[in-house]
Amino acid sequence: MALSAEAFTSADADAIFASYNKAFYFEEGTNGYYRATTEGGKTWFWERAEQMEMVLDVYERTGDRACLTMFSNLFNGFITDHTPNWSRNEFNDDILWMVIACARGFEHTGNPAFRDAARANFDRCFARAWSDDLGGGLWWKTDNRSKNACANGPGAIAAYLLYRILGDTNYLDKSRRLFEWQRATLFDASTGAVYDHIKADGELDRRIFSYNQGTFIGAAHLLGYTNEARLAADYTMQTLSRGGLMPHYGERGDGGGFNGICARWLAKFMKERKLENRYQSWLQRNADAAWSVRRESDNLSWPRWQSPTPAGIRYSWGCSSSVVILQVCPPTEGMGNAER
Ligand code: 7K2
Repeated sequence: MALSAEAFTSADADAIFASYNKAFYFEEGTNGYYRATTEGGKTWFWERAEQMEMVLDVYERTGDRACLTMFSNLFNGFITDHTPNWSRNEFNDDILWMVIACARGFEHTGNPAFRDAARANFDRCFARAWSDDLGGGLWWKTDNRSKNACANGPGAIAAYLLYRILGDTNYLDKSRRLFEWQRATLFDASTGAVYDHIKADGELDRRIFSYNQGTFIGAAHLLGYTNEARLAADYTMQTLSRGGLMPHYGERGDGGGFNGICARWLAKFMKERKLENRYQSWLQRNADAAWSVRRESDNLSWPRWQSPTPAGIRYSWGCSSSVVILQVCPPTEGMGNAER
């Protein structure tokens, strides 16, 4: 690695979130929003959902209830802009990311508005997106031209979380069907790679993105397919990464937040299955790099962890991966840095 990274601490994890909010968060009454860039605007649908997940990642690390107020305000802002029925959005994946955010929000607050929004929008999305073509699975968009990992991985997670909060085994069944379809169709069990999508004519698009690895790992872990989760996590660490770092996606497009999503589910799998020996030093290497490339002026850190964050306009979605990985990865403090 070109830069020598410093080991981040939990104080740094606090600081990067506070700095991110200073740069991007604003409220109008009880509506909360993230600006799209340091200059203004608002983030779009699924990025908003994922920024709400980021706030919950902070809550899960700190227990700071101010995060729950922020989450609630971001939910209010989202509903103000997108109404309670999200079907106008043609992207099924977008809806499912927001279902995940709301289901997680309900688990931490018990606020029935989050649960009801998650359930109603999942149900509408599943009804329009599932089909038996290609053996099952969800279409990515309402034009029904491809079935993508970014809809089916989040769909399996969303259904599992609904099962957990509602106790309704119909959702568990849907979660399993989605995961098993994805495993059979988009997963290469000989390598652990998760391919991006399959087109309606059956042609596979073999691009491999870290966020698809992440949600596949998350769904596999929740459902108890630990062998598949491990294969996909190993692939992410050993083959998808370069020089030990997760892929260097551009900060302006969808890719800016991919590594945060990847880190979230991989870290959850690692912690809940006690696989620290296998993954933790690699995750820490990424988190240390993310912290080390921040710019001193405002602590913003872009998603290209091999080089310093430049001066000038920054994108909140692109800066979210660094915030997330510092929340979900345990810091090395107290572990003896020399041993890493
Ligand atoms: O092709 C899909 C997906 O399979 C692929 O992984 C990514 C790579 O690109 C698109 S997904 C991008 C869209 C997601 N939903 C809403 C849109 O706002 C967004 O462009 O980047």
